[in-house]
Amino acid sequence: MVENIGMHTSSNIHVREFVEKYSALCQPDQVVRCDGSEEEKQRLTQEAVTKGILTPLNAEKLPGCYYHRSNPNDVARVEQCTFICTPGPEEAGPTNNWADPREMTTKLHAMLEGSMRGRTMYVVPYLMGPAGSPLTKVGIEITDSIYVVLNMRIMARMGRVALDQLGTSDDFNRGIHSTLDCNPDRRFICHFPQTNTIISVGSGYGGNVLLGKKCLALRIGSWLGEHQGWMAEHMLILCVESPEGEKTYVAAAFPSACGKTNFAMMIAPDAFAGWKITTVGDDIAWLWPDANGQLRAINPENGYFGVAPGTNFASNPNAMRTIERDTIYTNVALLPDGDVWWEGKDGPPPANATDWQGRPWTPESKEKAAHPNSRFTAPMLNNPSLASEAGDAAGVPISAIIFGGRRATTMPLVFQAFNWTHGVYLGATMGSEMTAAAAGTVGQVRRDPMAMLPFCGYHMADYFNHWLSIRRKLIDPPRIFHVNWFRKNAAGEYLWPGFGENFRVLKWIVDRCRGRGKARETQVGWMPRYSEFDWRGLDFTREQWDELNKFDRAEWQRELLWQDELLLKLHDRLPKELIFQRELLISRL
Ligand code: SAT
Ligand code: MN
Repeated sequence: MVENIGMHTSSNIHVREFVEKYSALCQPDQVVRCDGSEEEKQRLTQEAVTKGILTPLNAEKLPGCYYHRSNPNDVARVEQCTFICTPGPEEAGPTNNWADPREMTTKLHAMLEGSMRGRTMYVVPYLMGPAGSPLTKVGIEITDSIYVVLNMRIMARMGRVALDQLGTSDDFNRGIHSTLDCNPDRRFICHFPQTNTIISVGSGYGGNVLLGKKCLALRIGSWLGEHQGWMAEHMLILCVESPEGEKTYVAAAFPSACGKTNFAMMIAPDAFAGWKITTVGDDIAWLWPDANGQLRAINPENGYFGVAPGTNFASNPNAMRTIERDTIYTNVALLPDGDVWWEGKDGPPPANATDWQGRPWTPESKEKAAHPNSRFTAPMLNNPSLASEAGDAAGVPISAIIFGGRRATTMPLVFQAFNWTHGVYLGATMGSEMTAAAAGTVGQVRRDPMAMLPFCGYHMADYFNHWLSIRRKLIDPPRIFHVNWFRKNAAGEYLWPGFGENFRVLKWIVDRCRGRGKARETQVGWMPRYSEFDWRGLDFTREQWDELNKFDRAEWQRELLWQDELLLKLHDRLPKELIFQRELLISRL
């Protein structure tokens, strides 16, 4: 007999049918319908603590914060287990894993059958986007993980607010998640764009299971965007405010674990008194051309799921303040006094800690104390630099789009595309070294178009076409830029200080958008001269600048060949504009 807990056995008949269907299949001991209330949060948190899923942290240092360890086999997104289930493989395209929707559903339903016996099924209604925004979407996630519920509560607008927006409509994303036995061989993250459904089994971690985030807001979102005339992008959104109060909004796409959160929360160097950067979002942007031909953007999320290692008061003071309270820490190291630690946190390493796998750790230990992809989940409202516009249903007007990857060679600090089409080419051919955010070979350069390789829910060449078609709806399109903070010298040292100093790049970008900044035309795009950068308060020599921005013909030739690997895969649907851009680049080189 299934017991029902929660205020509303929802009045929406479609939600009710969806929940009944999956409770009949999964056979949980009880169904808990979440309302997003404070009382519910207390109750579920207490239950998670009792079950050992969460550990309370030091209440003085980290009020309201909890600690979680995932299964050691389950610490990142898994691209090889992620599928786009469209009627035919050509819709998913060569960069996605494809499976037949009917066969996959049958297989997943067989795994889900009875999977929640002895467990609770939680029903989590949530909104991606501020209530009332034209792009905001409703999702209902069914999950057997209390950790997922508590994370979703931070990452999305959860509970009543979503059911209120839904009303009697059938238009919501159906998300089904069961941890099963957390076995990598039975781990599947499957997207069914035609029925707006996501089924995720066998994992309990981050992007695999917080279904509003990568699955809905990016994979299903990008598919919906193509059909409805908007774009779902793996981008931060920030606002640069000048001392005179001029506000410029910038969106930037960097792959996972390449510094989006740091860039979105940046603080200008002391010498730039009066300049302010505020955060609209740190990971996902939904963009649309408005009725006046202006590209606007909202952040569909409500929290930050950021990488802990490397976060400190020098690299990202705003993040450090954001995660001081009401934060869930996953796979970091635990200190004897109930504080947390990770590699790259301020101060010396602790004398003793418990590592992310629960083993004793000392500075002599060979392995890392925190997993390289350990994370914090923190409410957006904690961010001292949160933009006042972050919750605006109307979004913000975007003046610049930045693409960037992690590149030890070839790519200069910053350059500007000649126009929108060239900018789309820059995004489409972007490369980046792989990071710990996904299972794979860390450090290897791969093509990651628009930082969307793992997140584009349809054929990548159609996605490029969609980008080009958006241009036709824009009167004054955003300027497009390419950046690289990660270039190294022969000794393997970074050539650029990065972090807050990236403000100098941002300021040049804003000046370019405002028709103020100067640049010179190069083979690859518009580049700033040394003298055109604002160096106040930083000792960075012309020689350093030249090395940082060196153009190496042989490296660029190799770059072109690498780009071809991806372009050839997509060739039969590749927009001719991109082929022409490639030809133009070759002739300039
Ligand atoms: O695990 S997540 O996919 O949410 C984080 C990321 O890889 O960007
Ligand atoms: Mn991301």
